[in-house]
Amino acid sequence: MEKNNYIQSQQVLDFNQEIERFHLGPLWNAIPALMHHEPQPQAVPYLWKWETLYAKLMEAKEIFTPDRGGERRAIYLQNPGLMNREPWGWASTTQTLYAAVQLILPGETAPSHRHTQSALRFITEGEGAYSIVQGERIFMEEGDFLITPQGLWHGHSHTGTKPMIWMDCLDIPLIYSIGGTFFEPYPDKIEAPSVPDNYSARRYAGGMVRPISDRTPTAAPLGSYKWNQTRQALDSLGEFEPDMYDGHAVEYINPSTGSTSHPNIASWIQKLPAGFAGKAHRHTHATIYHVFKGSGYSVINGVKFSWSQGDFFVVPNWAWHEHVNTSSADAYLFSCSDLPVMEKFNLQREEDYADNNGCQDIVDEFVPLLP
Ligand code: GTQ
Repeated sequence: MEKNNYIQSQQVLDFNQEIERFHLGPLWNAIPALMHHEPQPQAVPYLWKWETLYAKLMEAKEIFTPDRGGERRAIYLQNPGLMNREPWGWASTTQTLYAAVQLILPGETAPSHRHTQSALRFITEGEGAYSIVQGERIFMEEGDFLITPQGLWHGHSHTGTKPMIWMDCLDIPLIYSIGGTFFEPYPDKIEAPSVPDNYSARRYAGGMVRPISDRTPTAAPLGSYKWNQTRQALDSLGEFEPDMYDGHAVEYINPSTGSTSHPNIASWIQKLPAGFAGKAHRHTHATIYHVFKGSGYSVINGVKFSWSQGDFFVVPNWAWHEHVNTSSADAYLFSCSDLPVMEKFNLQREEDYADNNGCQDIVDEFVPLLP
């Protein structure tokens, strides 16, 4: 720091303080913190246990009913490193993405609305509820992946008999940070159907073909990606060598563009075969994982995060991570990341962990909060 000593002189410190009242700032003071050598996300690695999320959803059902204003019975995963974003930590699970668990009870309706954030759902529990997206009722079953790209009307209603829970992921913090938030309630409580139920998935055979009238790309040609088709895809990929980091992993795509299912969010599902021990790597995009099935652990920046079915965890930008399936059954991880944003800004970079045969030393173990 020898050569920078002058910036600590009283004269400079006085100047720094003096210009502050003109709403000016000295770059020489700010540059080391703002333009660091490599990503230093404020988001931290974290894990939420399913027991905790479930217990809190059960408490929430006693105090809140989805209605205009509050809109949804959803509890979001607030990254502890991003609490100081005002207001409400920008509901940030990573720097750019929000994730939540949402509960809807039989007979309930969550009103239709639309917004500039893109939304997706991954169904963790139950059946019989539908999401109505731009006039199409999309019925949801466990393991289904649903998309609501920005600007489309959407609401939910439950015609089944048991409580239903799913994961939401939206680019709320990203859109908030760039000042792009628009939100509009639907004039009525919920939109009326304007096309047959499950229209898009039925017409697209899950994305394999498109009707000849649909040659122009649209935002959501396929509203839902059914679990039985996803599982088949993972099983047949599983006949080949797994990826060294992610096992048998596929990305959900928009079948009319071949690109990610949402413009700003990449969604993947991966099967880690029994006993799979992945190698460590890091990349600039940050990822939110949901453990759909199975148990194991991930090492994130040297800390062991043990996970089992229903848990959620975060791998922040540029954090070393590796996944291990410790059980004798296959594990399935659903994940969302800001990979498309990194790609658009030409920031996508990846590095593998060179030491130790590609595996991190475990220096600590994360202790999750239980209800
Ligand atoms: O279900 O439409 O978790 O609009 C956050 C915002 C869910 C939804 C969330 C939303 C929704």
